[in-house]
Amino acid sequence: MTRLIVNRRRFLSGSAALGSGLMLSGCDQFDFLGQRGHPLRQALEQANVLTYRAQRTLIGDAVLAREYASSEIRQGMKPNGSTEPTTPEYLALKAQNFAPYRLTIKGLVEREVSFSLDELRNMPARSQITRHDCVEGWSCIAKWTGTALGPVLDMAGVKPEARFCVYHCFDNIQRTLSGDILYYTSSDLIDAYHPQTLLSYGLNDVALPVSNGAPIRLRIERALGYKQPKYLHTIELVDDLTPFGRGKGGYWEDNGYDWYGGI
Ligand SMILES: Nc1nc2c(c(=O)[nH]1)N[C@H]1C(S)=C(S)[C@@H](COP(=O)(O)O)O[C@H]1N2
Ligand SMILES: [Mo]
Repeated sequence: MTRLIVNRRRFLSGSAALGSGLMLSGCDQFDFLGQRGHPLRQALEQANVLTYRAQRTLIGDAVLAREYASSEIRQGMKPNGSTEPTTPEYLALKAQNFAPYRLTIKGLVEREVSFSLDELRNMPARSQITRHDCVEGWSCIAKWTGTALGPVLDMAGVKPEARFCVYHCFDNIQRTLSGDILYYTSSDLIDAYHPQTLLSYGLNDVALPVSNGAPIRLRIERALGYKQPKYLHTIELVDDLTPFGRGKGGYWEDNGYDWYGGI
């Protein structure tokens, strides 16, 4: 078992190197990744599916991500990706210190619900000190405070046919001639209901800063950095990821990153 996990880590560091090489060439070079039918790409995508199944089988549903001691927080949480969203909707909320903010749960649910920041902050809270690993090759240990996503989903009543949560964010991660692309990602329901999956509003004992995703950013602790959506406004329960973006379940996933992104 250990051997398999170690191999998976080696595989990940290999793909991290690939990821940063692509980053250097700039976002507009992503067309380079556009050959969807390329046999190599198909083979790798199949490998990702196998990795997902193998990892789910090996670690099961209930394994917790490692938690650290306060003394292991050695630096602030490095902001990455969008750090200052400029959509009018976000700027308006920020100007009012997020008082009118609501998180909406919709899609394949019994009832659409939404919660203000105050309501979320008054739900049962949990803090956890965990390590964030970005595919670009850096990590940060930080303390996240928030409320578990599972019970919030239960308030909406997830329908039996729902298979995934799509996490919709406020920030325009990329500007194109046809308009802004807004950040999104997704997870299965196992990760959504994992006890360490938090709607977090606190970072290292202060209110979550704008640069790290204020007012709410999701933590999925067993996944890579790009599966930690900042500036979250809507969670949509779905049975199919193909209608969103370019169909791969997230902004970075649409640009070639593994959908599961497990660590
Ligand atoms: N909405 C949104 N979420 C996002 C991103 C982003 O650009 N926009 N970047 C992702 C990536 S690649 C990383 S490594 C982390 C960075 O989180 P941080 O700024 O708190 O370090 O957020 C992830 N979630
Ligand atoms: Mo990242």
